Amino acid sequence: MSKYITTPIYYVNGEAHIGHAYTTFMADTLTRYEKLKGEDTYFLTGTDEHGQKIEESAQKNGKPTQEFADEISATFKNLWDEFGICYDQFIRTTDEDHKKGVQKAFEVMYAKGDIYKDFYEGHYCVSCETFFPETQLIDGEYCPDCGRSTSVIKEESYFFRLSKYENALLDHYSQNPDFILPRSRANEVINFVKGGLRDLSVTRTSFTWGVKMPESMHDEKHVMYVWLDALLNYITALGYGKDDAKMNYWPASTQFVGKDILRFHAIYWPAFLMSLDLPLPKQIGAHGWWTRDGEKMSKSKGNVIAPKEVADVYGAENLRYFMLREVPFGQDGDFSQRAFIDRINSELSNDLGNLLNRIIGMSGKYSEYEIDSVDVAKFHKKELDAMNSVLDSLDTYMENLQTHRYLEELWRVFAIGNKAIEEHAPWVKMKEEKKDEALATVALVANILAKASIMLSPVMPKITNVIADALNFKIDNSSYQELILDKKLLKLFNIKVVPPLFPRVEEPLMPEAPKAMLETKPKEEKKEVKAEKQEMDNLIEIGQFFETSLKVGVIVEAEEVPKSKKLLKLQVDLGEGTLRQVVAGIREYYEPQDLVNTQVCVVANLKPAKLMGMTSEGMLLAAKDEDGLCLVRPEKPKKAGTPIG
Ligand code: ME8
Repeated sequence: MSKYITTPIYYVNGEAHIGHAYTTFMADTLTRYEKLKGEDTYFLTGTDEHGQKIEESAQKNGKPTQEFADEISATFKNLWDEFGICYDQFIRTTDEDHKKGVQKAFEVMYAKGDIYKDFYEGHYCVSCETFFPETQLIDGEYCPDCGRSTSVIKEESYFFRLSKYENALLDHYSQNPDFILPRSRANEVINFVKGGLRDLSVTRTSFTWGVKMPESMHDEKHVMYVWLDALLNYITALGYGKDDAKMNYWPASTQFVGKDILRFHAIYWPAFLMSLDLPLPKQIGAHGWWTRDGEKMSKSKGNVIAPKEVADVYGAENLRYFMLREVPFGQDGDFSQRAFIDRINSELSNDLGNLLNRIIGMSGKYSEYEIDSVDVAKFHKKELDAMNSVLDSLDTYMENLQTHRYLEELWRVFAIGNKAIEEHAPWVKMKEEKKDEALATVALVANILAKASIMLSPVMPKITNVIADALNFKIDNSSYQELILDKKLLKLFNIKVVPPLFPRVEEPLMPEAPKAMLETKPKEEKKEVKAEKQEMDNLIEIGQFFETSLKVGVIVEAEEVPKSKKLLKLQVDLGEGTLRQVVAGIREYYEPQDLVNTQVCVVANLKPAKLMGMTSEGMLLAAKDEDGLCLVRPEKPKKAGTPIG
């Protein structure tokens, strides 16, 4: 069965923000997930370009409407391309084929007797492109949805017999309890329909920026109501009204919408489809709003965060991960920089990134990077069973669009890997000459990472490919079949050394962080002032500073020093061809195997010193406070030997 997945088409009255990005990320992730499972998918997104709102925005910007629409539509398309969104089609409602499809649908509905001509007098909100009955207005004037002032419009209009479909809609909701997800949202829709549906005005004469009436109607005064025009994009994209070339994808499997436009998609849209004798979409997935300080983020409120700005600083895939992990689908979520950074550091950098670094380090040391799954089942049956049961549970979460639960569960396999390392301590097994056991643990973790990467790939497609490449396999339907469904293990291979993939975001926050994301941190200010004053008393010339040669180093080997509780002996690559031996007093804070393949900052021009009889040819930069010591590392991986200064 094929899967057709859609986003709403975005209005071209302003550029994309985080809310639009979220809808698009959800649709992209679900499409990639279905592809992974071997489904034939079609993913549609695009822009909604007609209506009074767009006409007015273009006027405000002093541009012809089409030119304005072209420009903004291109910003959406470019953004999705930059984010690697795997859409199959980007539709624009100003496309000729779309307009023809809309006219065709109008003719079919008219021929069926579902459209008739009358007069309409009502309160119209331009921003929402919707009429509201007087009873719904706030203070008799303001729009109940957006709070803006409405205006009274009396005009000749064609009406769609929405009232006729009231019972059919209610039947559909009750027979298809998963038609609206999350289910909690369905009640709002059902109550609205039960409250009685009025016929819907589907044309306008008060402006011209819209799809014209079909010629057969001989009524040039009217243009189509923007919501009729817009909703039909989901089928005109498949060739409706032209050649039906891709109508085999209809009905859509999942149509993503924000909760603000659920009513249009769960009431009007199914009624239009019934009128056209087409099946209804299987599922309307309605998500909540991204808010800023509790207020909906929107172009008109001007409180938006631009997805590109965030992605440029923190990485596009980190942004995807955060948004899909942070908020239960359907609920509102506040976009907080603090929460974002915490998730990068603790979940991506610590749980996932460190696990990969650890097995690269251990396999390098114990088996020249060779990973063999041959003994995994013998020594790690418990872990394999636990991992398989987590992996088996994931499908339900994705099918219910609960990406936060999907990711939360997926993360349990990293915990299984980390725990196995602690419990089985391969470095101890190596000392006890139980190499097969040590290597089985390393291979277990490699398999955990491989399988988790497959399941994480719909959310983080690029970075999981890098992990898969390091583990010598490809993420696709056949590896999904083998490693996930058939529960096979990786074949014998050599792991590739890759630099740390998820650098931590260190405090203080990056200065180039999008302004809208910055939060004030009054508490720490005092401390900084004090520290600054102390340093003023102890100033040096810049030349004195440059007498110290600081370089980025990569720790290639790390081992304990017999009889020393404090020292570790390290071999560090400073890009000089040969390795430097550095003896560092960091034993209390780091396990040697955790250091291998990590980057450090090294004082490179110190005179060699002897520590416990061993030569030390450098010093590592570290910071120590009452919470202990940590090494100072480059924020992003750099080549060994890169000068610091
Ligand atoms: O409604 N949080 O377009 P649109 C989360 N053209 N999602 C948000 C959001 C927020 N703060 N703001 C917007 C339209 N969105 C119509 C759709 S479809 C036939 C026509 C998301 O540009 C949400 O999915 O105003 C919303 O429904 C969508 O962007 C489109 O917003």
